[in-house]
This record gives sequence, structure tokens and C-alpha cells, in this order.
Amino acid sequence: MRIDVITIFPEYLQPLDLSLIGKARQDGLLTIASHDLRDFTHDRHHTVDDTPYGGGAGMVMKPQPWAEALDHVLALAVPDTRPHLIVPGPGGAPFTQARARELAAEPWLAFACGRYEGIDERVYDHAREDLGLEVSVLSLGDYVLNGGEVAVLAMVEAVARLLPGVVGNAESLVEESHEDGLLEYPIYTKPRVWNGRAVPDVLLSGNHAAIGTWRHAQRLARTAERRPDLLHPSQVAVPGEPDVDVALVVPADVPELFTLALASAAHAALVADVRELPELTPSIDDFRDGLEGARTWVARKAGRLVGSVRTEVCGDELRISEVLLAPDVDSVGLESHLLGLAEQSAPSGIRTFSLVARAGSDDVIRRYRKAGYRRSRGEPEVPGQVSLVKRRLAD
Ligand code: JD8
Repeated sequence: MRIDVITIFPEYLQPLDLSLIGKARQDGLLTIASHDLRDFTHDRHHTVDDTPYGGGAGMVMKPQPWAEALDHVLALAVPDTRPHLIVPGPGGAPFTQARARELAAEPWLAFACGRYEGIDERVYDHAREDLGLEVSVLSLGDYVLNGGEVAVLAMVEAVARLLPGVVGNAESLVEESHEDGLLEYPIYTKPRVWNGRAVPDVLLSGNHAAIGTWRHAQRLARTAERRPDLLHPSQVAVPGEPDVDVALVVPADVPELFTLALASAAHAALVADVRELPELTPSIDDFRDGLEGARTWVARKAGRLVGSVRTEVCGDELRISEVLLAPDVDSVGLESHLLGLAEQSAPSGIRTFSLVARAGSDDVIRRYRKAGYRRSRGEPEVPGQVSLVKRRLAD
């Protein structure tokens, strides 16, 4: 891989001469070249900035030096190949491990380090339209730096260490945080007891399956605690129901799910003292077909299917089926967890959640109201059913 960096502070990139990246460059695994933007100015003061049109604080980087610097870089490599131009900026798309993996697969990256208030907008258009470059504005994180150099240091290290041969045992790349969406597990080395603190026994057991299970549980727990946003809803523990696992439905679940639907409907009919149950589909095949095109979660406790919720996208509305719970499972925690799961799984563009509840199931309806749902006005009521809706807060 070839990496070119254009900056007014080339010395800022010296850390890339060190450690694994420095060695990888010596071993020819990648090339990193920096270019001083001031070398592409022609006035005595090597001016690269000027005042902003429209007024405002600070200075803006002039377009011409950038155009000449880009021309210089483009002329450096194999003709007719083009670098992917990365411009760090606080307003850019998040730079993530997934993005690092994508960039690591590319042959040539060029980084443009801005300073001051940033770079004249026409440089981005010139690079895309005149030079035909793919241009990506990426942000290191939601905080403000003084320039792009620090971001480039981090991005280059995150990308270069994924290149074959840069990090000794590629094995260690696998279990890293963000590599598979989970944070890493706690690690220990000698001595076994330090400062009165002992290493967890499982790590000394030699039982690799147990160690693997312990480490995975640690990763889940840490991620749930520190970065719940990284967890897929089904990985989030059910409040108050530690041994309930939630997952997307699989074909093998259908017979049990059909039984649960019938049982829950019959139970609700008993509770609501109603006779006709419109949605009861006598045949498991119709029931199975009803799952097509929908997203269905099932909750299992000690292996038994005890809860479920189904969602269907209809325009900008997410239709959420009634949350099914096994008659013997009176778990408000599981019910609200499944409802939350359904809502969180809504694709972008969904504006409304609609929910069906069984007429007469006042406690359920009360809980849905507590979750922000209201009786839908004007919807033709299906006998025995109550339609509720809730506006989706902007995502
Ligand atoms: C490039 C100029 C400074 C930014 C006025 C402060 C990335 N995560 C990040 N935070 N900040 C940057 C970043 C900041 C930069 C430049 C990246 C070029 N500045 C400007 C706008 C407000 N000053 C970044 N990646």
C-alpha cells in the first residue's frame, strides 16, 4: 500500500517512523510519504491561508497550493492509478474499524491535513470533478482538534496495522475491540497474585472452552456496561430475566411459536372473556407464511420459547404485533424488552410505530400507554382488537 500525506507540519508524522509501522516501512510492506503544502506556494511567505469570504473568525486554506500539491502527488505513482483522498474533518463520517478494514484493502491512500478553519470547499470539488478522485471526509470522533494531522496519525496506524505482515500474529487482530463489535476481555500476566489481587481461576484452569466462555461473557458484560450502543438488541440482557435469551426466529422455532400464539390468544380470550379470536389461524402453514416478510424475535428461557414479537414495515410505519408471552410468564421486563427490541430494530425512515392489543387486556394496554402508545384515531377497529400508535422520535 502507498500512503501520501499533505500537511503544513510534516514533522507531525514522525511517529509513523517508529514501532510496527516504522518497521513495516523498512520491510517494504507499505510506503508513507509526506509533502509540505508550503512547497506548493510561490510567495515569499509561503502563504497557505487567507480570510474567509462572508467574514467570520479564523483563516481558510487557499485552494491553489492544494491543487498543485495534489497534482504533485498524483504524478508520483503508477500512471492512471488514482489515490483515495481522505480529508479528516470534525464534520466527517465516523472513522471506524470497519472503515479501517475497507481502506486497508485499497492500494493507494492520500491524506489532506487541514489547519485553521479548514480548506476552501472548491478543493473538494476540484479533487472529485477535475481529478476524478474518490474523496472521503472522515472524523476521528466527536471532539474538536486544531488540525488533521493527529487524525491522520490515528487513521494511518489503524489502517496500516491491518496490512498483512505488519502485526506479527494476525491472530491477535481477531479478538480485538470493535473487530467484531464487542469490547475486549480483561487480560492478566504474571504474577498470579499481585497486590493481594489474584488472576481469575478459570484462566489458570487450562480448560480452553471454559476460558472462551468466560472471556466472551466478559466481553458482553463490558460492552453492555461501557458501549451498549455497540450491542445488537438481542445481545442486551433482559432486565430482571438474566437467563432469558432473545434471538431472531429460525424455522425450527415455528411449531413452538405457533403454539405460543394459540396459547397466548386463548389465555387472553379467557382473561377478556371474549369468544371470537379473529387472528387465530388454525393452520401452522398459514402461520408460517404469516412470518414471511416480517422480522420476528423469540425469547427462550431454559430452552423454552416463552415470548415473541413480530414487526412488519409498511411504508414509514412499523407494524408491531402484540408481544406474546407464555401464559405462565408474567414478565413486564420481558414484555418491554421485546417491545423495545422491535422499536430499536426499525429501519431508518420509519416515522410511526403501530401496535395491536387485544380488547379487554387493560393491563397490557396500560403498559403500552406507559410506553408512549395512544389509541389510533380513525383506524377501522378490528373486532376484539385495539390499535395503538406512537410517533417515532427522530433517530
Ligand atoms: C481537520 C482544521 C480545526 C475544525 C475550527 C478548530 C478529525 N475528530 C476531529 N476533530 N477535529 C478534527 C479536525 C479539525 C480540523 C481539521 C480535522 C482542519 N481543523 C478546525 C473546525 C472548527 N477549527 C477531527 N478528523
